[in-house]
Amino acid sequence: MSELQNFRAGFIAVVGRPNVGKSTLVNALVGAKVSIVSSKPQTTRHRILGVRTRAGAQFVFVDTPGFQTKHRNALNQSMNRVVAQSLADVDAVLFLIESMRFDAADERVLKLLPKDIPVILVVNKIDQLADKTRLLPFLQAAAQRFDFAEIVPLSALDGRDSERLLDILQPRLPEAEPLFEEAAITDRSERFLAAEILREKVFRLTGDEIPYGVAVEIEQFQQEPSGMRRIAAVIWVDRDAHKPILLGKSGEHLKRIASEARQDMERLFDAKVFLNCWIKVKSGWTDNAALLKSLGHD
Ligand SMILES: Nc1nc2c(ncn2[C@@H]2O[C@H](COP(=O)(O)OP(=O)(O)OP(=O)(O)O)[C@@H](O)[C@H]2O)c(=O)[nH]1
Ligand SMILES: [Mg+2]
Repeated sequence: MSELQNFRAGFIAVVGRPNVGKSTLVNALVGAKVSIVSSKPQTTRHRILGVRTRAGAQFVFVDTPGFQTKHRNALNQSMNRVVAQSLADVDAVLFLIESMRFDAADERVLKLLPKDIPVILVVNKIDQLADKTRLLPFLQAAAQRFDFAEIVPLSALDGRDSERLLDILQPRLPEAEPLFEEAAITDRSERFLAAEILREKVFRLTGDEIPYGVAVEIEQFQQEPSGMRRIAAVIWVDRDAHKPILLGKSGEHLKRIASEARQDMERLFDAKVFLNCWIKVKSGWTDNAALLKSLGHD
């Protein structure tokens, strides 16, 4: 009997408002860091596939930007389009919310959910809930809002929970041959991942105001015969005033950002990395369709 008989494979969109833990969960489900994570909302800006293959099944998770309607600019509109497009043509959906919270922003995502495929409500961050007795009434109320296939409370930070979620998902995938090779973890190139890692460090190491106006562009990505990756990156900022903040005193802050990014890249690429970073100002880039396109946004 062929090993591929009864094999299941499919796409699963992961959607929710900003900061609910979508990328954290995708990384846990994949078992590797394919998507960047920070405590600031609107960290993810692109559609990123995370692939996990195990006995009998291949799961292709579609991480998406947090859906939001607060600020209207070209970048946010592009991000919301990614969410809507990602919901077409998938086999199942994970709709993430945070435990004990279902607000207007969650409601807007709920309105986008397809009715013809299984939608699993994932109630994340239950580790933050001190009084667990409050959970059941919350889940019961949530169940009334949509015809969910399952409701799964969990913590994306707990590895056992993500394995349990895979068990729940597997029978809901269609029978199909694998879509990616067994060792694949993402569809994204090292060049793209390098830009994302650098952007994550900017998000994590700077205050609230800067990250939204920051984009990273990789100008050079070369692999030398030794395996070393030689990378030159530009960090675009939206305003002149942001440049000295990112640089820090005698460039110390930028050095720290670059050094942490380099270490993460070396881990992910399993190779030495030489990283050079510059900061450049381009005011209004978040509303500049041409520049957005050059940074990989549709
Ligand atoms: N305590 C706790 N924190 C979590 C959990 N899952 C995610 N987080 C934290 O929540 C924050 C947001 O996580 P992300 O994975 O970046 O969230 P996201 O939904 O991808 O956010 P956007 O891409 O901005 O929409 C980070 O600080 C995570 O460490 C969880 O289960 N428990
Ligand atoms: Mg994210």
